[in-house]
Amino acid sequence: MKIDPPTWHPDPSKPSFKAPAGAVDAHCHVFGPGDQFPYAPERKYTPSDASKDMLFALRDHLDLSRNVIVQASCHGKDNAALLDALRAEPELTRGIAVVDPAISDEDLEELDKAGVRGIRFNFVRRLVDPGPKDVYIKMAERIKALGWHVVVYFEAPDLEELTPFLKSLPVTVVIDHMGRPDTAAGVEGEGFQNFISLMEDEKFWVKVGCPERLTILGPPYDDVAPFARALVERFPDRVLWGTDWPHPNMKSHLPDDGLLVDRIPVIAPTEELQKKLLIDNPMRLYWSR
Ligand code: 0GY
Repeated sequence: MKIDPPTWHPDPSKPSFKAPAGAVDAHCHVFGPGDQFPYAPERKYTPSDASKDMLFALRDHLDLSRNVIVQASCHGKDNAALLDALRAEPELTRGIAVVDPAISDEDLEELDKAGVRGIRFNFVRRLVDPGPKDVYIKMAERIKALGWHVVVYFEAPDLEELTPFLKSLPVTVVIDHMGRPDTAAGVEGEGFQNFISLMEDEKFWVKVGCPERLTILGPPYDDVAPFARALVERFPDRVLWGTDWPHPNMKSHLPDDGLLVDRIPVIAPTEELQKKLLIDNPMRLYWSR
């Protein structure tokens, strides 16, 4: 299979915005290296390797402190690369896994010991073939006992169909990339307003990063900032932020991670909001034990 060219910036800028000490990048990935941690046979893309060492070097370059590493679809349900990264920096990382519904209780315990705090359900069909919802619900019931949560990735047109399922999940639900709104329709558009209505239920959290995937205008992503800012101001205690490094499947441009950090004060304009977004919220969700 063809290997995608690198999707990360080779030389990200040093941000002008200084994140508060202890800031968490709550959405990033590791890829391989493929010779050590092979990509899943059922994957829909093959990324260039993006190792844990590269991720931790970026964390330091951006003056961030911690990472929540999310299992990406190219590694399927084999969490070996994720676990390797978590075990290398046990204090400074937590993980979100993707698991086989047949996983044993012992293997779930093993993930928990390594720092996994949730599982991801992906509904983006260019990335995965989503499974039956009753299986996801059973899985959510099992991980509830561990105090974990569910991370979901879907695109705005699927929100209506998914809403009853999302509401039925018996745990906290974190939504990736603001539910991928239609930027052209604007914050006041029906789709994003429906998303905000869903968020009124306190079991939902949302990641407000990823402008690079949602922008029409391109960097510095001024067209996406109002969506993130609306969520941060309305739900300040249930928002998370992340770089999304190494930006899988980005084709339009290579996002400058320094710029992504510099957008934080635009979407979270006060020190209090920044502290909630970057420290209090992710620490509560991921580092309470
Ligand atoms: C992201 C977004 C993407 C990829 C994945 O699991 C994945 O492969 O999440 C994407 O292509 O939109 O969160 O990194």
